[in-house]
Amino acid sequence: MQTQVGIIGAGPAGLLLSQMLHLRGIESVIIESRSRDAIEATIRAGVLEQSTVDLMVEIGAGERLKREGFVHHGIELRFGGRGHRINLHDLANGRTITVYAQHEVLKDLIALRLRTGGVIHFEAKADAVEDVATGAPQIRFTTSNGQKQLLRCDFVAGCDGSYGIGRSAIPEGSVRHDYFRIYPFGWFGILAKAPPSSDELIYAHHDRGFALVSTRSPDVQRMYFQCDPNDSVDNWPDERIWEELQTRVEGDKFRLKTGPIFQKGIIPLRSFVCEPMQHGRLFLAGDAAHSVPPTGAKGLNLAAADVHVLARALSSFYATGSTDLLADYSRMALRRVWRAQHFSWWMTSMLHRFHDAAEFDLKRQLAELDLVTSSRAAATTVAENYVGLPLT
Ligand code: RFL
Ligand code: PHB
Repeated sequence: MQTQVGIIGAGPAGLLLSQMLHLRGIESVIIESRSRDAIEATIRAGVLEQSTVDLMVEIGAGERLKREGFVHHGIELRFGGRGHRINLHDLANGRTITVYAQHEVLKDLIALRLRTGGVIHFEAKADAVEDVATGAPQIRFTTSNGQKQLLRCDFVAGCDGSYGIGRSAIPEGSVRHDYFRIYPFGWFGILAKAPPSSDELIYAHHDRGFALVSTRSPDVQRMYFQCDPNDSVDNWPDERIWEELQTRVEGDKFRLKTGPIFQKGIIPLRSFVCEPMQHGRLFLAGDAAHSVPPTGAKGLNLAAADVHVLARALSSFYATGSTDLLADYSRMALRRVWRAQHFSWWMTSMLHRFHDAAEFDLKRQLAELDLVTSSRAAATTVAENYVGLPLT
């Protein structure tokens, strides 16, 4: 089997890249370990930056997103028993965010890719990436019926997420350096059949810990609360979850609208960056190269920004033979990655309860929240970062 760009992973990074390459006349093949059904049913992100929406529209995947996504002009920061609005639209030059679930993005991208002749091998697990330092790298993979296969390509894109194998083809120590931060808490996430409690997302700081009120549709709501990462969902019957969430968003007579909870899960929070994001003819994009705590809603958006840079570099190579943009990929991508790392860490630090925090730290957090909700300059910093930097 042979192609121009071999892509590992049919997540947002791999699918967006494949479609962008297709539009530039470059052929690719995607190797994906999970089934299409499993991918389309996995609940993850919800917030798309303006640039991600624009990119989806530009590549022809924006029709349903434009129709069914919810454009939000602001967010609420809630602390000390009161809500404070950050007007994203006003503070960030008319830019907004759109709430549209990641699995809906994936459904749209998979359908589009298949309709436009794309090749996606589902239930095919990449085992190794080889010869990346030569002009002819290859991906070894195993198909769903256990057959061993080889995909020869000009370039490999490792879009295989946090637990992928692409990264391991960059020698650790001599070439690759990994930067980590593990947070001492996780997020308990739920999906509930209920009407929206608020027109905009609520990020709440409370003595008992952080909570987030998000949405998916007029009938389905997404909420999270800070928890022990080693806790079990079995310890949390519906009533206990609603009580905890309600406590953390209390004040101003605000009441959550409740309903049956049909999905519960706990995710750990971490920050991670792998540098460089390339080696020879291997390029990493998205969670394969970095992850951020979800507080800044940046992960999927960073994946989209990476492949935007990568697609342009690959198309420059195929059009002119120049490797200049390819050589600069990691540097270009990492600038945005570290900005998003900083913002995600900052939002996380400002809004969560740290178990070793002294009374002083709590007071300092509240002063910081006061600053970002009362100073236009500070609020602008939140808004500009939240809606996302323009694609470069
Ligand atoms: P993905 O989505 O993990 O896709 C990687 C794909 O690679 C496949 N794979 C392999 N395939 C073949 N062979 C192998 N050896 C393979 N190993 C792995 C996997 O099956 C998978 O299909 O990575 P990608 O494309 O880089 O996309 C990243 C995003 O998924 C992620 O950053 C976001 O979900 C993060 N995130 C959010 N991002 C936002 O921009 N806005 C948000 O509001 C937001 N909220 C969230 C989030 C992530 C969350 N969780 C669950 C971690 C909320 C949550 C709760
Ligand atoms: C979500 O709706 O899943 C969501 C929203 C905002 C975040 C993270 C996740 O910061």
